[in-house]
Amino acid sequence: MIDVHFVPTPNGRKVTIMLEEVGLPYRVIPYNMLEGEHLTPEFRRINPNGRLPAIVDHEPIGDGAPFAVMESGAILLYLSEKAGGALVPPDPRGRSEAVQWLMWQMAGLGPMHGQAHHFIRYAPEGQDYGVARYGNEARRLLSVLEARLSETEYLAGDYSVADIAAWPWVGATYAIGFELDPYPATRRWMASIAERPAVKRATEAKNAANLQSRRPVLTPEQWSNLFGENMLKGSGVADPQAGSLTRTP
Ligand SMILES: N[C@@H](CCC(=O)N[C@@H](CS)C(=O)NCC(=O)O)C(=O)O
Repeated sequence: MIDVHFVPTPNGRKVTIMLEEVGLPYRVIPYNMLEGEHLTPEFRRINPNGRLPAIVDHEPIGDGAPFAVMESGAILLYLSEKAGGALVPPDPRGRSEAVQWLMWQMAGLGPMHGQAHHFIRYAPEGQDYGVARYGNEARRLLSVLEARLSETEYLAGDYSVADIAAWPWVGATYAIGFELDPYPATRRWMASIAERPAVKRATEAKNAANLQSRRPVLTPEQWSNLFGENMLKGSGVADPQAGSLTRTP
């Protein structure tokens, strides 16, 4: 059995989609980040980085004690290996392409879109520089995706872990007000993946949380859990130079 420490965000959804695709048994352990449920020493023992998702495999590859895996991209690769190499192309070129696009998602699409979400949805109004900087970078990355998907059906030729990593992030762009009309190949790819039975099952399973609205209204406590003093304390940050953000409504 695999425990999935889960939030219904793009990074969390990658993991449940992969598990549904490969058919490994799993149990979802939902966290409410707004209430700071991930800001505990217990969770940091599972993921030293204190972020979601993470998994604990109670019957790990190679046997032995339960094994924890952090970082959604690393989780996808671990699950692929556990499932006998599923959703990673078997040939060296194909495998490298899947890893390249997975790394692109983990180092580019995810973090840059994450910052776009922060500045557009959560930051105090009027931060035009951050909105423009990350909005432009988020659009540039969508153009890179579009160019790739104009040449290949999926990111690494066949459907792979790279598509599973990128798909939920593109699906979340509605929340930052992006239209996908200028990206027809991306829309074709989005629709094709949405039709997969495993993706439908994972989407039905995702639990509801107050993370979907365009500009969520947070209480001061919730704000602090996500970005402020509580987050710093709960993450074990001891450096007095760390400045906690405040948000005036
Ligand atoms: N690179 C990490 C990113 C994880 C991450 O930032 N997760 C978010 C939710 S999607 C989180 O835990 N946020 C809580 C916080 O920032 O305190 C991954 O892909 O797993």
